[in-house]
Amino acid sequence: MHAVILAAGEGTRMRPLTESIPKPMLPVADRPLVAHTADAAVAAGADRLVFVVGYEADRVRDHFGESYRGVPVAYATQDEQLGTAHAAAAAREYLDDDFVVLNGDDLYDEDALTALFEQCPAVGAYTVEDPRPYGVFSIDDGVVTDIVEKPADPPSSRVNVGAYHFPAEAADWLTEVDRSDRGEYEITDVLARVIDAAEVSAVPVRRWLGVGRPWELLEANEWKLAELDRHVDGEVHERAELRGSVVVEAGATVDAGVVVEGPALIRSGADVGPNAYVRGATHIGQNAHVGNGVELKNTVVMRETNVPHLSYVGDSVLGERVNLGAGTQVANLRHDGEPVETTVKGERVSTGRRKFGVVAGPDAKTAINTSLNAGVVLSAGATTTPGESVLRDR
Ligand code: TTP
Repeated sequence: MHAVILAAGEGTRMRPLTESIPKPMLPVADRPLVAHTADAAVAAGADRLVFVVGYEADRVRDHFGESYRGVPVAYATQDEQLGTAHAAAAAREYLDDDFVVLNGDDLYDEDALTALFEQCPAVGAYTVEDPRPYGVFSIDDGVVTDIVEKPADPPSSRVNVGAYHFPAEAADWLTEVDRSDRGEYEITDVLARVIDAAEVSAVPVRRWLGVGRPWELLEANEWKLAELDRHVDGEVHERAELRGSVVVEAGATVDAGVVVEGPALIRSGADVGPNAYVRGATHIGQNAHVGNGVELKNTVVMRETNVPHLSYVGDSVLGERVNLGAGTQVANLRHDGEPVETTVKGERVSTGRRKFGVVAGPDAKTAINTSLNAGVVLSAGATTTPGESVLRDR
């Protein structure tokens, strides 16, 4: 079974993090986001992976090469992002049998994908409390009878998670859908045609996370860091303490006086300490530096980023090559207890999280004693002045 993985997206809702990395390549635990989808597809029995690439395509190609975990890999290019059906159609030349299509920015439990591969036609269905923002299925005795987008009055609580097993004839239908109201060629319109033609099974998905916005990158890391088994291949000082599920990759160092509470990952080339406190689900990327007197909690620190002295950073995402001046402090909680808001595509939106810190784009730099308010987004290359309180995006 061929698995088509849609990875051409730019990830505009993830900006500024996606200014230096395409969304599918953002780090989630010890691999890029899309590698989790690829791994799940391989575990489910995919005999070929076809990545549909576009934005920063070379980053995806360089990572997966011609073969991944023993499975041949092909690439199809989508030059313009005209929708998910348009993206899958780019892989048409590889589709001469029934096939699976997966969003490259969603995390699924592996059992769900295995079940999806075994049944055709089938879709993944995940149960949510409030289905109104999603594509919602009508389901009768395990068979999908309809899908409606963002309904005011949802027919069920089971929603589409971007995982489809289509029969061979649907490959031709990928190019036969009309543009939707939002101007895209939608794979859900292909699904609607399959639903009309055949009995489509609703495969229960136990766990799912769509990773579109910065706090979802934190949630993705919370999920996947918790699945890592403790192993220490780097250098850990005898007076450092690693508690719980902590991974220190070969080539990483942890200095004296450091306490790391798992789940946490310290990637190769990173160095931590002396005297740092790392807790929550924290990801410290390749060649990052976390120095003296720094506390990091539930944070993603991407590669080559520096948090050298006396800082607190909680529930935040620091992009690549960020530098925090000594004493930079991050707020991650509102005094009124309401969920923290942040900016997505120019709009203030609720993260739904009581605790959320900041998003720092690649190459952002704070000066000494900068205070960053909860929900602030620093754009790529942004700077602050010494002692500044940053209350608005920069
Ligand atoms: P989206 O999350 O809707 O799009 P995106 O990844 O570009 O992100 P944003 O909305 O923040 O800009 O896409 C769902 C999946 O489909 C994702 O894996 C990207 C992929 N995709 C394509 O490959 N080509 C396309 O034309 C579109 C619209 C999506």
